[in-house]
Amino acid sequence: MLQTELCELLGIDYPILQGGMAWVSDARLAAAVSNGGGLGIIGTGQAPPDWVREHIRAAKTLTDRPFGVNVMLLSPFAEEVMRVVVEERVVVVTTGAGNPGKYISELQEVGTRVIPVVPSVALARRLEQTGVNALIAEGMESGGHIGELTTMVLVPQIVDAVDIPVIAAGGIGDGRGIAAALALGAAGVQMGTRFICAEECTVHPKVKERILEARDRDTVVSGRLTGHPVRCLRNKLTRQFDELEARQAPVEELEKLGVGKLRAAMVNGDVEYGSVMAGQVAAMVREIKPAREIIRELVLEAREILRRMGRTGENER
Ligand code: TUI
Repeated sequence: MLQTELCELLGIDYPILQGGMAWVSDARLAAAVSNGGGLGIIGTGQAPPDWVREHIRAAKTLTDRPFGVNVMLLSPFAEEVMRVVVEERVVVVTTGAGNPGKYISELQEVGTRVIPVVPSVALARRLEQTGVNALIAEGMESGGHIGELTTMVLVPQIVDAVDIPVIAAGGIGDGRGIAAALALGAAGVQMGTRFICAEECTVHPKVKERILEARDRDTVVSGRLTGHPVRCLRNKLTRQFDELEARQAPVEELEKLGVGKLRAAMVNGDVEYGSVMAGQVAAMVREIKPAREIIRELVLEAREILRRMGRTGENER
């Protein structure tokens, strides 16, 4: 009941993608998600091309299933990382934080499916024209770099505007969210924050702890003034950003404060002065378990909801 056209397009059992998360989703997490029947995605962030090649090769040894690589287009290495994913014949590439237009044909020439994240209907329309295979409509409930619209309003508008599969992202934390995304017309979902608390996720344990403790209003958006707003768990760093923004500090000062802070949190476990990027669903993540079990639970829950709703429809007829 949960199979959609996306499963066929990507060669996966369930239409669940694990969002590419810089310094968080490496080969180990991506392979575990793919082995569980979803699509694991290596998050490359600003990593150099050698790191990316190493993790692609590691993932190939850890799973026979398809997996993806996310390319963050603001990275100084974006072009070189794209060359690596072409050489390594990665099955799926997702992109974030920009327009991947100039890379699409070389990726598709080697059979790679290209799935950009889009924060607006206009960019969705433009990218459909370039022949991308699907789109990820990401709402501002997401962690990390976000657009302005919520998932609830973005997904149906993009579904109406294009004829390719649309994957909903942002604010999806459990099977109810998956059922809701399908109700909005999505062909699948992408979830990041929930998979940070997968057992196989190599992020610093303090980050997992912070997510498990998070309550409904514990994420905040910083950096709206820089043009690159980012959602993180509230901490001493986000308070420093608040202070700079309150006194309208120059953009350079805000950007300087952010340098190296994602690595500090995710790798070194500095959850006070580091950037703990996480989505609003952090408050819904309650335990650490293997990726396979997370996926199993999501699928059972979504199926049960869809079954119940289907039956209600029949009763009313
Ligand atoms: O990319 C993300 N989330 C991220 S990237 C990241 S690392 C980072 N490093 C430096 C500065 C900012 C972030 C942490 N989290 N999500 C996908 C996403 N893409 N969200 C929004 C967009 C987006 C924004 C504008 C996609 C396309 C776009 O197009 C603008 C254009 O060029 O037309």
